[in-house]
Order: sequence, then C-alpha cells, then structure tokens
Amino acid sequence: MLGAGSLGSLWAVRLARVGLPVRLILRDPQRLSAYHCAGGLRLVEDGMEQLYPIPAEIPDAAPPIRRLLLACKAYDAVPAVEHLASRLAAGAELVLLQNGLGSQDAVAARLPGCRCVLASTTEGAFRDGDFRVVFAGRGHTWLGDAGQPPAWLDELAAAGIPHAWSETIHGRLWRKLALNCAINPLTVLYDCRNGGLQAYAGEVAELCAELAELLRHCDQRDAAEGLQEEVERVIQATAANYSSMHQDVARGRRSEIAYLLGHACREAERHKLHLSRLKALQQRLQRHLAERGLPLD
Ligand code: NAD
Ligand code: KPL
Repeated sequence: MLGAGSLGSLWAVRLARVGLPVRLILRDPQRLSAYHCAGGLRLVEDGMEQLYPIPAEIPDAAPPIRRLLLACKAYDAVPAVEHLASRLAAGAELVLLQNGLGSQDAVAARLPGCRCVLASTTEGAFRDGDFRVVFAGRGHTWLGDAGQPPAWLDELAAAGIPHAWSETIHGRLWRKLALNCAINPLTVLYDCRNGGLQAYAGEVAELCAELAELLRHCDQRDAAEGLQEEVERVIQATAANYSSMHQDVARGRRSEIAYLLGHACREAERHKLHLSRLKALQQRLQRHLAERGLPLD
C-alpha cells in the first residue's frame, strides 16, 4: 500500500484486520520512524478509534512487489511508481485510486509490464492527525480495466470493502471528473459550500452543457447523459459540505486541478472543441491559485 493517507489507511486497515498481509510503503526513513513512534495507523470509525500496527517500510526496501495499491494524490502517482519501479515484479498488478484522469495513463506508460486496474470511489475519509484517519462516508468503489476481473476481488469482499467490477471504468471516471469540474472550481471561486452554487444555477448549467459536449466527443455518451440533473442532485445532497478542492485551497494545499479541469481542457483542445466557459473557468481558477501562491497544475 503506497500512501498511508486517508484512503490508503482506510483500505490498509480493512485488509489487515481480516488477516491479509498488508505492508505500508512510507516516503522516507523520517516518516517510517514517525510511524513507529505512533505505534501504527489509527482509524476512527462510527466514533470509535482503534490502533492497527500494520508493518511498514520505505520505498527502497528489498522485497519484490506483486500487488500494489497506489493511494496517493494524482500529482504524486508517477514520481511514486518511478521510485518503486525496480521492485515491481514482472506482471505486477496495481490498483490506481486517483481521482480525475491523466495520472492513470501516465503510470501505465511507465510500467508497460504491469497490469493497472483503475478505481473510482465514493467512499470518504480524512486525516485528523498524523497516521490517524476518520472514516467519514460509506460508499462504493468501482474497479476495472480492459481485462477480466482479478481473483483477488474476493479478498476485498472478505475485507468488507464494498466494490464492483466495472467494464466501463473510464466512463465512471469521466462522469466523476465532469461532476467535479462543474462543482469544485466554482466553490473555490465563490468561496462557498456546495449548496452555495444554487445561487449560480445558470453558470453551472452552462458548464454542464460544455462538459456533456466534451464527454460525447470523448466517446463517453453514457457519461454525458443527464449530467446537469446529477450535478444539481449532488449540489443539493452535499449542500453543507465544502468540496475537496475548496478544502485543499483553504488549507493552502496543492489541488488536483491538472487532473480535473486541466484534463478536460486538454481533451477539448485535442478534439479541437471550442468550450469557452470551461476555458474561462480554468483561467479564473489559475489566477485565483496564482494569487495564493498555489501550484497551477
Ligand atoms: P492523502 O493526501 O490523504 O494521502 C496520500 C498519501 O500519499 C499521503 O500520506 C502522502 O504522504 C502519500 N504519498 C505521496 N507520495 C508518496 C510517495 N512517493 N511515497 C509514499 N507515500 C506517498 O490523499 P487521499 O485523500 O487519500 O487521496 C488519494 C486519492 O484518492 C486522490 O486522488 C483523491 O482525490 C482520491 N479520493 C479521495 C477521497 C477521500 O475521501 N479522501 C475520496 C475519493 C477520492
Ligand atoms: O467529489 C466531490 C468533491 O468534493 O471532490 C463532490 C462532493 C462530488 C463535489 O464535486
């Protein structure tokens, strides 16, 4: 398991507590010694905290890796696997838990001998201390690639990780990307909770129309279907929440913009589509990030 952050910890704990042999890969010796001082991962679930002393190592450790769950942010995915490439056994299988699109292809291109299974999740978790994670929202994870479902899905079932194999994982990732593009940047620009976008319904609708056009040009007709209605439902259902991008920017953290809006704009350009509202949104967001000294990609 690379990335002992929110989602990585959530997966590691559930796999480890049913006796599966999980190992955490931490960034460097300093993180490893901090982890040893903490005594393990702490997961807060239904208000109860429990400590899980899962074994951990650094990327340079010796044992070969046959299965890797990559649970870092999209912008960390390529540097993380490059560091581990020499440890990956021939035919190793990776599960890529990154949100957005772009990082998965970049990882697969660097690991031609490996199988890369893509994942998209509606589960929610956040860190509220070093090696301490709160399981904030039950959800579901879809996994898929061009091949047959792997036998190890049974292990996810045994660990109580709600999941399904998806023959259309790209469609799921595109749909989630479109939802994120229609909601997250505007919540940053208007500094509001998701529900605050009800006051900008016209702007949201215009973005949805352009995003749906993009999806259709990217061979994702199903993902384009009913996009605006779903965006409106999500805004209503999550009205009290701050979007993940809003939280990142508010905390002065790098956002995954390059793999969300950035990917959408790059694909629009590739298809020679003129999507003026999407482009203008990207420029406004980049100006906003630049003013705060945050990375633009
Ligand atoms: P996170 O920041 O909580 O955790 C990422 C972890 O990866 C960090 O601990 C970081 O130190 C570690 N990491 C990065 N590079 C590393 C390296 N080279 N070696 C070792 N460790 C490394 O992130 P997260 O919230 O778990 O998000 C992971 C992905 O899942 C993101 O793409 C996010 O958008 C997506 N996602 C998260 C949630 C959620 O609720 N947290 C929900 C849906 C999707
Ligand atoms: O996924 C989200 C996020 O905040 O990243 C939602 C809640 C769907 C808003 O786009």
